[in-house]
Amino acid sequence: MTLPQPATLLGGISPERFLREYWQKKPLLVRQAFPELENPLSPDELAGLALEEEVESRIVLTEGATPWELRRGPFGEDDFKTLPEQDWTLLVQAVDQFVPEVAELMKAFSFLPSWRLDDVMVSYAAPGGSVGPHYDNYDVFLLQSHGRRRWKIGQHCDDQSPLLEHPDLRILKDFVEEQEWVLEPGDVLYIPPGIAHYGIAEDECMTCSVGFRAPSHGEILLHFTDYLSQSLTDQSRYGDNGLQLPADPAAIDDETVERLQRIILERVQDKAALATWFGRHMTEPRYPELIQPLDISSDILTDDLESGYGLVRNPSARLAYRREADEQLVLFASGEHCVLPPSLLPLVQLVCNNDYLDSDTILAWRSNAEGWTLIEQLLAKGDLLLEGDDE
Ligand SMILES: [Mn+2]
Repeated sequence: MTLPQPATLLGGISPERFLREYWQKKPLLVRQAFPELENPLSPDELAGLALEEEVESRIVLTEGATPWELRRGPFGEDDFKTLPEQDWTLLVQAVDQFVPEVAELMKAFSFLPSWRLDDVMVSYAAPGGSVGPHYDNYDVFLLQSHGRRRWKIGQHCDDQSPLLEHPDLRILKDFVEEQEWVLEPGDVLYIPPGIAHYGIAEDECMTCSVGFRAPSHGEILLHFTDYLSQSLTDQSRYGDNGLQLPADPAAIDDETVERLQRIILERVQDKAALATWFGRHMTEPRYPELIQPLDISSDILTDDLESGYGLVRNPSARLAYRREADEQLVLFASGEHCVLPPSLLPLVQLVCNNDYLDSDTILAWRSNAEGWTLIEQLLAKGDLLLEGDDE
């Protein structure tokens, strides 16, 4: 399958205009965004994934034992045999980690920062199947990959929007329909965070949801300060040198609170530390257990490359980099970071932006000691894999 260029994917809108007018702002429907789409996996293959222990899956029945009944995977074969003819949906998270054809779809979105991309959830719905009207906190591109689904778009929502009483699902109590479309295979609907949407299967259908990562402010504060605190010693401590005789010994005065504010503001202003924490956080893999260390000697690696084997990016690995103002180069690889000489920028860009590197491209770095060490380290860590290696 040939992936669409951004202009096709966005229906003739340039990526610049899309970011200005639609991204995080309003929905965009694109008919035939993937004109050459081949459904990347069959309903049976999706159901097969839902049987696997390590795969996150769920089934939502419109009228099950309760309204909008949620069943969590992994499922057994019998679970599927007892499902009704209609009005249910199977949802499988992060299918891109297990099905290369699904991972391939994500490349069509490479005009967006790759570290913002999260995963591709694939859903299969029997006729009438739906997960109810809801909103998400993340941007999503809904790609119709099989059959037809009716999508209704509604109001702006936030955490004040009333929800149905439900132990597991966040279903909106009110849905104010503003637009409605029936998506056919190859059509894409972009939905920004906080916009109510309600999809109902017209007939048996499948949708691939390309979702994005966005940490909440709570997560940013919690995890950044946790990261910062790891480099602080017990000696760095609240102090009140110059303490004035208190008017009342039980009172916490403004000077005390300002001393605390100074500690916090001084610490969180460390921009380099913030960037490092963020790069690590955004490249944290969803399934770290799928990134296995590889023990390979430099000689065997060279031999394999010389026989024509290339390097493949582990589909579970996440890579990004940052250039500091002082020319320092930091590579982030699956939740870890390393500081590299700026001369390695071309190699870092190659590794971050390609899921396959042919042997010649890699062997060109054989004579660069630092570059070669980086390649070996990424292989040892499991972020890169040697082609033809089944692990
Ligand atoms: Mn949604």
